[in-house]
Amino acid sequence: MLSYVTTNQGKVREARAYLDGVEAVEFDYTEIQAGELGPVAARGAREAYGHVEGPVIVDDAGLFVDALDGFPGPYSSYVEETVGVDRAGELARSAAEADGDATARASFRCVIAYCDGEDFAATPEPVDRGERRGQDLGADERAAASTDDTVDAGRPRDVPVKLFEGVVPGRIVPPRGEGGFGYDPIFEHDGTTFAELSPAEKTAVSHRGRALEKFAEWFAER
Ligand code: ITT
Repeated sequence: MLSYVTTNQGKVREARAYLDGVEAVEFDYTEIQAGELGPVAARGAREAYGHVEGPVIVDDAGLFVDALDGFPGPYSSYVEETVGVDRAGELARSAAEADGDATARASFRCVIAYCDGEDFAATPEPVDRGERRGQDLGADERAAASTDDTVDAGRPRDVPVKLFEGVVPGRIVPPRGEGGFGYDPIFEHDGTTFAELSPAEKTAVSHRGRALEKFAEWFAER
C-alpha cells in the first residue's frame, strides 16, 4: 500500500486522479530550509518512511516568481502564513511592474519524493542518496548531525529517495475563483486561474499533475 503523506487535503484530492488506492496519511514531517524543493522533499520522504514503515510519497511545492528571482519558492508556506496569498500576489505584480514588465511571470513547481527503503535502478529521474555518513563529515558538521534527532526514527540517514519534478508556467493576477487551495486564485495558466478549475481539470495541466504522471508511470513498472 502506497501512502501519500501530507497535512494538505487539497493535494490528496488531486493525487487520487493519478494514484488509485493511495492511502492519505496525515503526518507533519519536518520541512528543512533549503534553496530548492528537492532536498526538502527528500528529507521529508525519509522521515515519513520512518513513520509509516512502508512505501511513501511526499510532495513539496512552491510558487516561483520571475521578478522576485524565484521567491517565495521553497518558502511559499511561510509567505502564505505570514503576508498571505493576496499580498504576495500584489508584491509579485509590483515587482514585475518596477521591471517594466506588464506580465508578472511565474511558475509552480512540485517535487514528488518516493521512498520504500530500497535502492533504485538507474533511470533518468534523480535519486537523492541522503546525507553523508559520519566519517565523511567535518567536526562541526558531525556535531550538528548528532543533535538532529528527528531523522528517520532510527533508520539510516542515507535511505535512497527518488524524485519526480513537475513545472507549469503562468502569471500572477488579481485573485479569481473559489476552488483549489493556497496560491491557486492568483496563478493564471492559459487564461484561467487554478482556482477556476475543478481538481481534475487542474491536475490535467498542473505542476503536481505533471510530477504525478511521471511518478505513476515509473511506479507501475516498479
Ligand atoms: P504538506 O507539506 O503537509 O504536504 P503544505 O500545504 O505545507 O502541505 P507545501 O509545503 O508543499 O505543502 O506547500 C507550500 C506552499 O505552497 C503552501 O503555502 C501551499 O498552500 C502552496 N501550494 C502547494 N501546492 C499548491 C498548489 O497546487 N496550488 C496552490 N498553492 C499550492
